[in-house]
Amino acid sequence: RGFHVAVLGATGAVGQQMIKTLEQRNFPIKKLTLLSSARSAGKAVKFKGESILVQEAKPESFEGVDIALFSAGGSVSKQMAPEAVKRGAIVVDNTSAFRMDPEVPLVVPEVNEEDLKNHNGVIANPNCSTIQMVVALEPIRKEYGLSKVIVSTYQAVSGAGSAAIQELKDHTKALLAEEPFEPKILPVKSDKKHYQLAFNAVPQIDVFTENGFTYEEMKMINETKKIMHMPNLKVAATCVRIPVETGHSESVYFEVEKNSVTVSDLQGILLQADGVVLEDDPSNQVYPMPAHAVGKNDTFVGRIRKDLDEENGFHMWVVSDNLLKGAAWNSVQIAESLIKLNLV
Ligand code: 11C
Repeated sequence: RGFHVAVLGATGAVGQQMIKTLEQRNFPIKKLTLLSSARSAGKAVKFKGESILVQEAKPESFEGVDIALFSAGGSVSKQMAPEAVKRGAIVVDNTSAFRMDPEVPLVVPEVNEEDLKNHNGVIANPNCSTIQMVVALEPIRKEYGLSKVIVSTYQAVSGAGSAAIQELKDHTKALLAEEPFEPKILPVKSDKKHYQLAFNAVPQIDVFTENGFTYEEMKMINETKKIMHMPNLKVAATCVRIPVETGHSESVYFEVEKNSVTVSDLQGILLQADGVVLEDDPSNQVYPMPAHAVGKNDTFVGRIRKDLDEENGFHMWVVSDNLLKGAAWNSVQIAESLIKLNLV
């Protein structure tokens, strides 16, 4: 049995990883349709040794499609998702367009796969920095409860897309050559000012909201509550862009509900958890790093410590490939879950 799969945004940083992941997973595909904006249409992309031409996405492109993986920006998703669903496709959307819609499941399979059963044609893939955090927190919540989360992120530039990766590289080269360079894309292309990311850390990802948090921070806050079914969980986030190409890192402080939990209790739980690799051996300098996580589907957790003042407080360091578990792999994993649960 095979499915007609479409990838919208096929030439982008995430789209490319979606195509690779479908190939690596040997996803049951009978036909693969690759779609993009008019600007990128006409390019050829390799899939299982064959060259597939990328076509301009139009409503009719979704005729006969069973599963459509979207990663072409929120406005394209808003326009195209209803067209795809009308034609019988299930859309797994990697943008923020539908994430907080109460009718749309927001899914990380290790955490809330069952929510897929309530879908109405669209399933939202969460923000990358949210995904890796909930993969690490959910096994802890299940065993010990969870009352509070404070996260600071160290996010890679590939989260901002291919053009941002290029800007970081070009700017780094220009600085090393002591040549002038004017940033135009980072931190947010559409915002008023642009700053250097090379040899820098920028505490702005996405634009600011009225409460002083950025949208990226609000995504981490709101999406975590929705995915974990914990509307009253206390969550705060500070999101920072650093000059790493791929692999988001997070310093996560959390408080559990049960008393007398130890670091080795948490290590034991995370050792067994789906999608998690424990890398926590400080005496041998073993801890997660983005350079080691790139290209892998897992979420890596280490540096687990008990807070020195707060009885039920702990700290951990969480790293994952933002283009894979944060985007392409989580989307393909959702599609695999849909098949497993007979929902396609
Ligand atoms: C970043 N997390 O690293 C963002 C990218 O809502 O899907 C993903 C934006 C989103 O810049």
